[in-house]
Amino acid sequence: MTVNPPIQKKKGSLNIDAPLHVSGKTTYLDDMPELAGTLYAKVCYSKIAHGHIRSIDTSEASALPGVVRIIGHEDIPGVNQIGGIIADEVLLAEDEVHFIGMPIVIIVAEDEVTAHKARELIRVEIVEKPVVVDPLEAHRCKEYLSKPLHFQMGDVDSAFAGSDYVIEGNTESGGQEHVYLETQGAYAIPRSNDSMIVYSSTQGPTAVQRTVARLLGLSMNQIEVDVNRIGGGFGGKEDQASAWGAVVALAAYLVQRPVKYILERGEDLQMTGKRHPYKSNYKIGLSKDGMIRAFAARFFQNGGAAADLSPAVLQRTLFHATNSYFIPNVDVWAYPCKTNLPPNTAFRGFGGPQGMFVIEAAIHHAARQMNMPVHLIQERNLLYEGAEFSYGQKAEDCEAQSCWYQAKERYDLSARMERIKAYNASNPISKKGLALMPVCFGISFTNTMMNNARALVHVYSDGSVGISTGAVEMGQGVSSKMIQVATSAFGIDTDAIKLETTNTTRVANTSPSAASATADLNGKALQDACRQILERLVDLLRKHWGVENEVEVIFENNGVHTSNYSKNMPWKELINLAFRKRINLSAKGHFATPRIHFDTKTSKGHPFAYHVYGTAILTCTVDCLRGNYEFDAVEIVHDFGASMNKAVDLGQIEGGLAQGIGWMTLEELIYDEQGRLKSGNLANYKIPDIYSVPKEVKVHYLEAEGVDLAILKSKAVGEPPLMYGIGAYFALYNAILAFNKVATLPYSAPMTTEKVLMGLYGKR
Ligand code: LUZ
Ligand code: MOS
Repeated sequence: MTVNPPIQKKKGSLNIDAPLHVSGKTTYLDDMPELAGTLYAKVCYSKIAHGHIRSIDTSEASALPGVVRIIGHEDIPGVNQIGGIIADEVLLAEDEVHFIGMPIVIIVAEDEVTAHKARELIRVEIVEKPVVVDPLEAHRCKEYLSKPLHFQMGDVDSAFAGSDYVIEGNTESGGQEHVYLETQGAYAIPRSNDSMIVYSSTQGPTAVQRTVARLLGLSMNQIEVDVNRIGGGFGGKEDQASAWGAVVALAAYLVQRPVKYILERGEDLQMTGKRHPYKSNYKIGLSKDGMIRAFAARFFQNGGAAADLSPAVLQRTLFHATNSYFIPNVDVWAYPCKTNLPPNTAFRGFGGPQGMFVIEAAIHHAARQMNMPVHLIQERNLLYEGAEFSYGQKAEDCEAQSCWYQAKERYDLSARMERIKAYNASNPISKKGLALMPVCFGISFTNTMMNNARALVHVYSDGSVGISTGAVEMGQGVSSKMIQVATSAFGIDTDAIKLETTNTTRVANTSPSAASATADLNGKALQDACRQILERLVDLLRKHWGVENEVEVIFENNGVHTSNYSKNMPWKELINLAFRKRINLSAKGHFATPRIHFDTKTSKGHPFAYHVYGTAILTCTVDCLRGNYEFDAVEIVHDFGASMNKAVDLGQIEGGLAQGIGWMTLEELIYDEQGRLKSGNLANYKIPDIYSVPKEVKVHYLEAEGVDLAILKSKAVGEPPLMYGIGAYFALYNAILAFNKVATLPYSAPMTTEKVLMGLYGKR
């Protein structure tokens, strides 16, 4: 991969974790030294997707030497409930099982091998019931996890009537396994007075704390959750880490010894939820010149057996149903379908990608029908300043067009298309395809209540600084950004600042690290804490120096000085002075995103602090004998605002892009009709590797000022780039059309090699 422009090697603008990562010194949950007496948990889970439990025989397992205890739902002292949004999910099965992988009992043993052996000895007799794996089947029976959702603007019926073209079709997009490098897990240590510390691999320490407290019948102040860092989350640990925290906490509480459980990869693949597969249909109306007059769609979300985060994911699908386009008449419905799969959950983009795939498919379909270039329809309908989304918010600081036109110019789109045409004309069995993919993604938790954060700052008497926030470092580089916020506030070196673990005792009531908003929310809370300490220091200095309020006091270069340089003092000396003068050198900061609101009854409001924009141009080459393909290049113009850390942000773009391309091309999650996962290991579930990523990735930083609600005007960057990957599907489709003009190819992602081959040789 090449980088354009080159990374600035400025001090403090790299990922502070990089040296640890590349030298293998980074420590994760399983690297923690274990206390003597630690036990190991394992769950015995259902091998049947739907049924009634007739009997559970644990006698043989219990007799195995080394087995300490076997725990069932009747042993739970509090409430057997782990549901996050809706209380519809038990931790341990009672009478019924609802998916393969549903925990039934917990085995606690002296070592992992014994726990594993014991699991094989447990006999569970289940009377099977009908299994539903298809969201459309659930929809036919109105089996929903929560209420269907509806967004609408304008009047689609009259707009369709007045359209020159009205095109209808169906789409399908597959699920996606998170494949965080560190699997789910937790380690609980009981303490005196019925309290407990839980080390958890979670994006949401407070969610773990709340879940454990409810399960044990304790209050939240008795449970401390601590996260040093996690080895990837991608949404999979936003809500679903809580179950494993609950398993070890329950075991530790009952046996009063430390208990640990780190899932094996196979267990993790089996038991945990993934990105929601969707089936959808669309109707799009256009005028002859390619202006989209109306768009209607119905989204059928495969939610799995319990709600988990599905209602929120579903809503974000509707928020992003028109992607980066202004469409005056919109009518979109979304259905959270209940099936017998593990509850599906958050995954980078959170339903947004599933929505965007449908509108891009509709535009592609229309372009084919109208014999018009796809990119022309895309371009004519791009969002503009002040354009209204179907949910009532208007586009502000809109960079949809600037990203698009800069991408076209900078990467010389017309010359590129000519070259592709010439290549395709002279290569009978190898074809190139190209697609543009504009992205517009809303930043904020769509649940307004969640958009808040806190931070704790201590300045120690030697001048060193300790900071704590609610942000969880999961490889995305938020630690680097938090340290940058503190360095820029205090004007001191990175080395003087220590970022503490994310801990519910130091920072309470946190929202999960999710929604791309972690750096914004926690960074702003951290700025607030720093500001309070700085104000106290400035007051002190004004008295000490006898300077007026008009003279500015500036903190930089590890010291403080007046704006006219008449007075100055090194940072350490100032802190020593403040300590002796009994100034409070600690502060708790708070931030709640202003302005945002959303009325769930009317589905109108201003839910997002701002939007992130960008455009990618993707080029691929298809081997028309084998159906194999590779991506030649992906060229992006991305709206970072004023990026505060280009190295970290570039990493998010590259990683998000690769993950998005993986979802759209390689990663095929397959469940059979009995709800059995057929792609249950990493040999038959293919994720992107160094051979499948694009040969070349160019990222251009759009010249933009940034917005005030972004931390240091540096826009959120976690999720938006994943959706560039959607262009991979359409680039491949276009290469196939270059070989076979009449290809019959349903809009069904992922575009695997097999589907490419069928497209190449299929007839209309
Ligand atoms: N999580 C969540 C998210 O709870 N609400 C959201 O809106 C969201 N968006 C993206 C990713 N995670
Ligand atoms: Mo997420 S999908 O931002 O946990």
